[in-house]
Amino acid sequence: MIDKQFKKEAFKESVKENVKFLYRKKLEEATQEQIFQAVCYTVKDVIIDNWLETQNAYKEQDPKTVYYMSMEFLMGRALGNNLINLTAYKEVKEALDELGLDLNVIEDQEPDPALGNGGLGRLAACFLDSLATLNYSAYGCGIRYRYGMFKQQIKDGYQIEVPDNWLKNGYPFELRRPEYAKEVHFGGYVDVEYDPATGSNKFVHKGYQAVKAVPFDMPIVGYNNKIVNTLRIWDAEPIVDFELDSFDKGDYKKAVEQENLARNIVEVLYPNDNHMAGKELRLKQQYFFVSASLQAAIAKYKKNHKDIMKLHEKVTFQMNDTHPTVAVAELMRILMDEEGLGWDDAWSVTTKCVAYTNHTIMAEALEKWPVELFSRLLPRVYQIIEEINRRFVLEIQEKYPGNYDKIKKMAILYDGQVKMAHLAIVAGYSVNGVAKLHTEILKKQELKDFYEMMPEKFNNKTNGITQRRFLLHGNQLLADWVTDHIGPEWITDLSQISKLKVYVDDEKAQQEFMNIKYQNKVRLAKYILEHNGVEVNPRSIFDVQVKRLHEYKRQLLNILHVIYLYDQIKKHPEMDFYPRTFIFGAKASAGYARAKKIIKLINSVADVVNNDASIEGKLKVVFIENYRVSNAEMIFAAADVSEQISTASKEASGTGNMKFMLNGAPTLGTMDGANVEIVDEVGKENAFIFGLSADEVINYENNGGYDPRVIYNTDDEIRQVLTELVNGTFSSDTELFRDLYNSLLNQNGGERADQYFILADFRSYAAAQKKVEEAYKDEKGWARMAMLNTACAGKFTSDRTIQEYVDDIWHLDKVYIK
Ligand code: NBX
Repeated sequence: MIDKQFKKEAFKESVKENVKFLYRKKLEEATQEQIFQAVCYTVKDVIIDNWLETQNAYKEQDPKTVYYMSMEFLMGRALGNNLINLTAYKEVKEALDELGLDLNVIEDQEPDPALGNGGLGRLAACFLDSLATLNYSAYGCGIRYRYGMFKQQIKDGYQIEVPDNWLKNGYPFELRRPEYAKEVHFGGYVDVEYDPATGSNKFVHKGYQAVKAVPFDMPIVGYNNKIVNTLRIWDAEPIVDFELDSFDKGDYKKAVEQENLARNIVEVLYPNDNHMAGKELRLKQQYFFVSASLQAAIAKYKKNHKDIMKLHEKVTFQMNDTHPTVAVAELMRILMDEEGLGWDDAWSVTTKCVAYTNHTIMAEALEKWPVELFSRLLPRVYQIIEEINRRFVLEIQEKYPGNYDKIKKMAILYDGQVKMAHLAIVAGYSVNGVAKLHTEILKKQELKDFYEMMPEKFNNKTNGITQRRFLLHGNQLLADWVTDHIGPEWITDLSQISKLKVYVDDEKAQQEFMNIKYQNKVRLAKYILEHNGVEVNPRSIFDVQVKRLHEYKRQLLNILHVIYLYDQIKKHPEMDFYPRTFIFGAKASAGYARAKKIIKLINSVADVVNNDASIEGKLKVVFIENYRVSNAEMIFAAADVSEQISTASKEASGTGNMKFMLNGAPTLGTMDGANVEIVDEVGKENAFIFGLSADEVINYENNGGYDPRVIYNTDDEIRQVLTELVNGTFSSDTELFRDLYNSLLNQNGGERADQYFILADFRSYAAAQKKVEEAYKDEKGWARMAMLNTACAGKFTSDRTIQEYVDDIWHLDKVYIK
């Protein structure tokens, strides 16, 4: 499908026109950034038509719609992706060539809209791509943060956080929709008033502060199907315009407060991954976008439907972790206070409309709000939660008479806290984990009591990724090669990629496949030279760990092993050693001191290793600055080895693991998260698995019996590695890495020594790494393994995940555009 507008000549004309219209310039005079804007407007022109058509089709066919509620959408750049999904990428590239322009350079002008932290936010973005591609009606609902994820600079080996003003040049793909603005209320108190109309009492929220929520819509283009869905992110504005000539002091104060409230709410994304900050502003953000989104969804429903009791037939709300869980009580509030339903009717509708996805079992990530804060900020919503809790506790008592332990463990309100996961489970009609192992751990451990009481709610939806961004766009050489061999069906049906299996023993195919990998490695090497000033050998093994920095993900294990290899090469210079480049990329939450120290350690080790001429370049260590979606696409394409080394049981799923696999990099990993399912698909002989199992880890955690000092005292080489953290090898300041050293050997407050079992897994990790080296030396064997990884990645498309959500949870209808 090539749209009229993408006929080359028309496209070229349109870009020139836009440059003239927007900047009063000729093409030759325009900057690359201006040309980027002009190209986007041309593309947007096409998208807008499809967007209108889609919304018309939805109006006519009235399908059920999913509202995917998420504090985070980590979209990555839109231009390239939109061109890919419009199947116009190649035509546009050629047209721009003819104008003397380079599409890659133009794509590089776009800021990454980084409105998310990591996996959870990126999953939401992949889901939107799949929903549109599979012809489902869907909205993403989120926040238009003024500042998304910070930009990371590395200075002197330390992470520096720089604000990312992604909107400073204007974002061409967004559309402000003031006509759909909604009011959101904070603070104040609740009055009980007699309502003569109904003869009963009603609850009236008074004395609140109000904020105007204004939606910005971004188009979500389906692949080659003319569907354009919407990501709706909310901006905040004061309700009362700030008037300098206001003489009324009360008004003046109120105006200033409302202005500040509005400005603060959407100012910045909390940069924590798998950690709950507990800040009042965070709860304000949550309620702000949830309330606005629910109001908009209900208003839309009421336009064409009379009976609010049937809301669940047309609408479902998926809560991306507990962050939007206040939706449960807000929906109850709207149904009762605004739509006039009684409690039982409102509850019946709500519990058919909301569903919950859990993304973590890490205790510090579970959201619990102090009752004092919650009830002060959201008095009416809190009142409703109290009533939900009261009724639920009665249910517990009925089911488990006299068992107060159950109440203690399951109540929504307990110990002065509001437990958001409990609220989500009690109200949700579905509770899902994000990989098989994760869901099993939820059922057997973390949420055991809930599973026993309501087993029918629990289900698994193993995560997935979109092959359109992470292969078709990110690795165009491999995408073309795949299409040449098996046709283009894999683009919308990734199960087809298994057809590559017939080529895995074909020498010509092996050579072509590895040659593409090599070219991608050259591209990454060039990027590393430009951005890090480090020269790396594209013939070396590219061993990559890119993901958020967190202790449970164990970047520390990886770098300790690098130190170990360095020691080995120094001690035995004659030893056979295949050149290796260890590549890291990771942002640490700004307040997470130990994570930042690990970044410093990686860079300190890199300094020493990369500058030690005696090891003859056998070992290189690179820390890629500012890891984000746009450079991720290039990194996955260039990886030989995928490091997925979390402490078993801690990584709910992982999705980077799937992106590496699709791009032909075998997994070096623990039996954690979706790694387990990757091994199921590709076979354990085509992965490098090591370490404690989830059961073993959980057993140690529950029963004790792990002492890292036993390993430290008996393993000389491990002891040597640890000693080098504090003896000046990597920093003249011997105290610099003391905390890391101590964390591995000493218990600290409530924290166990080596709580992520790094020393426990060290030897089996090193052995697995040795196997990687041996396997890589066998060129044909490696090519076969790499190709099998690509060929077996079919399960891990987000298209499959979304279809499972549709079949088991949402029950959406497909819509086709004529
Ligand atoms: O969600 C991640 C998990 O750690 C991954 O295993 C999983 O693959 C992915 C998608 O299901 N969780 C995650 O990214 N969490 C957060 O980013 C997060 C952000 C804020 C917060 C808690 C968690 N308060």
